[in-house]
Amino acid sequence: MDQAYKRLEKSLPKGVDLAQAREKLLEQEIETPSWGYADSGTRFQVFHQPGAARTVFEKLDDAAKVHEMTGITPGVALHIPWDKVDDYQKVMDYAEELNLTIGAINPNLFQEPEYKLGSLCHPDRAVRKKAVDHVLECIEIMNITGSKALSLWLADGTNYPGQDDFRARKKRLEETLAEVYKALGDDQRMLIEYKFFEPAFYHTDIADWGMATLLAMKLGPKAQTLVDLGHHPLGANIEQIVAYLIDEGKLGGFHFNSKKYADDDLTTGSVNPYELFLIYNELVAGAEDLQEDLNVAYMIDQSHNVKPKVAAMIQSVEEIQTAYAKALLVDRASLRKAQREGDIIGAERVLKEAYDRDVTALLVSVREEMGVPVNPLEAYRQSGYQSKIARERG
Ligand code: AFD
Ligand code: MN
Ligand code: MN
Repeated sequence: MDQAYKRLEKSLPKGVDLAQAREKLLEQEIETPSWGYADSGTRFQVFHQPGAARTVFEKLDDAAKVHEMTGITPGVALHIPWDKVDDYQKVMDYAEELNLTIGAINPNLFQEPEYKLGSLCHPDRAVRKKAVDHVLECIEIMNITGSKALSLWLADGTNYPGQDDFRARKKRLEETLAEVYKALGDDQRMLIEYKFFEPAFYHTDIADWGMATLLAMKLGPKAQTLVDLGHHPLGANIEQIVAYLIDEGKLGGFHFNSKKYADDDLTTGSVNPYELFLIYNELVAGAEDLQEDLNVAYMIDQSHNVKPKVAAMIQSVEEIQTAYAKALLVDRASLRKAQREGDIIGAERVLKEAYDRDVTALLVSVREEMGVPVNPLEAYRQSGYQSKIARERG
């Protein structure tokens, strides 16, 4: 271990185990989204980026580059039909060649013309059936690719008061989700994502963590809640929601990104890195207290509308890895003591010290063990990959 690592180890409070933190970081895995490598934009404009991936194979190439640079992103989430192919075995074989695996499957219940007034909540039974059939098709794909997670986001909602009946939509949703739930294999699960608003502007059928979790509880153990960091009202305490879901065994996974105002899908940690750390603090505390692996699907979900996509994805991975490293080094015993004694400033200071700690030496040590660059983003920017894909893909 080099000098910097030894200095970090000596600087830690008694009882904080650097070697154990290192082990956890060596096990960390984050899934990247296929759609994060393709062109994206807002409802006002999509600014095409030279080199943006156009096919699922190019998306896998880009995901492989992120994994080559970071060592912790072997899984790639797919979005159907954007990544639909005739033969998924070809996609799996290509992924395997690149040391990648196919991760969560994301149905698309928001782009077909019939879905204008909703999909699984739609007033017309025929449209609900179309939506159910699409999700069942996605479970079929999971059975082929070996994916364990169905990552389900509904754009369903209404734009005007009176447009539809809240309770009728809730009943339709419970029925259609129950139909889909039955098709899940024993080792598969449905992650129900909630979102405060958008694209619907008056109400969204699964608008918050409570609605998603109520649905998941009614469905059963293979249904859990998916927390997308950009899907909350401003000021929501996301780390409290995470702690609550951990305690209920209903935290299925994350869609990591960053926001300033809404579902901005910005690079994770780019606006509020302290919130990301506080979320990880709950994950580390929860796993320690419950003495179990929380079995959380850690997934990135962001669209880099103006940044080069692969570099922005590496930035997100580094931010998530750093937040986890800092949370692993929280002096938990002193935190618990300060909490017991009502020492507010003492408790706060334990967290701030961990957040402010420079964990570079730990991350370097982990990356050297993995055989990846000690500075993934810098290595990527020097690699020439960006100009290569811009040249090849035009
Ligand atoms: C959009 C939605 C939601 C979903 C993602 C991928 O808001 O986050 O998970 O697209 O479908 O960001
Ligand atoms: Mn999402
Ligand atoms: Mn979103």
